[in-house]
Amino acid sequence: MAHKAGFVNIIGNPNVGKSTLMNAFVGEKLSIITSKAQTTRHRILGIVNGDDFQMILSDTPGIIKPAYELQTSMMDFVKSAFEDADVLLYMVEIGEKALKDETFFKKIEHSQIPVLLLLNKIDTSDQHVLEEQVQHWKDLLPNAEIHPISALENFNVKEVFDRILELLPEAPPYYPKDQLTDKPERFFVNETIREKILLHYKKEIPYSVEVETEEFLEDEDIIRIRSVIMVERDTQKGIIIGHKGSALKRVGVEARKDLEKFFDKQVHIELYVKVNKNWRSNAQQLRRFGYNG
Ligand SMILES: Nc1nc2c(ncn2[C@@H]2O[C@H](COP(=O)(O)OP(=O)(O)OP(=O)(O)O)[C@@H](O)[C@H]2O)c(=O)[nH]1
Ligand SMILES: [Mg+2]
Repeated sequence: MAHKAGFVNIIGNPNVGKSTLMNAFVGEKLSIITSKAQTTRHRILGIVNGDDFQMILSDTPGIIKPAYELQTSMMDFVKSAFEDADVLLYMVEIGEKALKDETFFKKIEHSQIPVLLLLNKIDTSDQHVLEEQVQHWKDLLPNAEIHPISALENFNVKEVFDRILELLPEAPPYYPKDQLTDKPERFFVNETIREKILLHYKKEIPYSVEVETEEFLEDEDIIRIRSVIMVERDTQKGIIIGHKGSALKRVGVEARKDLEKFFDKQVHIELYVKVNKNWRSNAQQLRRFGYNG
């Protein structure tokens, strides 16, 4: 049988469950997940390999109207996901009516490649609402195939996976067959720390934070990590650290536990907090953190 391979790019509004689905497909926690919008900031590849196929999934940031440079570059990742897709997964959640950005919506409407509309979080809905929503999307996007799913409860996920496999073009693998992602180890360290910050800090704080791992030293039985948490303003530094360092300590402890699972090894983390004034609007800083800038 001929080998199939292709890019399967997940796009949609913030918080609809894109990262949850990608992790479910890959079977690893490649993307961080929180109940806050704009959790994902990068385009992250998750590669699923079989003997006769390679499915290259892309998780992308939720679509928003950019208010500062960082968000502009997040939307550049979304644009790039339109450009190389062999199959487009447009994810919406129960109750949602349309994509917040007209331009992106038009691209989906007029897509020349197959679009699967994944209606997610159906575990939160009843049959009547579900039928209504399916009809709504059928009217809005007649060219899309509609699949109700629950990424969280793994409902219909396998069926969607099999359908994507059918749609993949014949092609040789793009990546080595033992490769799981395009991102280096340090990226997952940064993201895990950022997830804990999204979980434990309020308002603007998580959106003002970037994490940079300065040291990643792997020995036979331990990984030693030193990471810097970057904030935009002096006042935010104190909030991150907390009373006698308690808040920062919690971030470190929780990140360490997750990373020990991820790397299957003992992990030691040292965390620092630094002020990097207005990094979100600074092209040079953004490039340094892996955004297009
Ligand atoms: N009830 C329910 N919750 C879900 C489902 N899928 C995801 N969630 C929850 O929805 C929230 C957002 O999930 P994410 O996977 O981070 O969503 P996202 O689309 O990647 O979000 P951004 O990266 O911010 O754009 C989390 O709290 C998930 O646990 C689902 O099928 N059912
Ligand atoms: Mg996400």
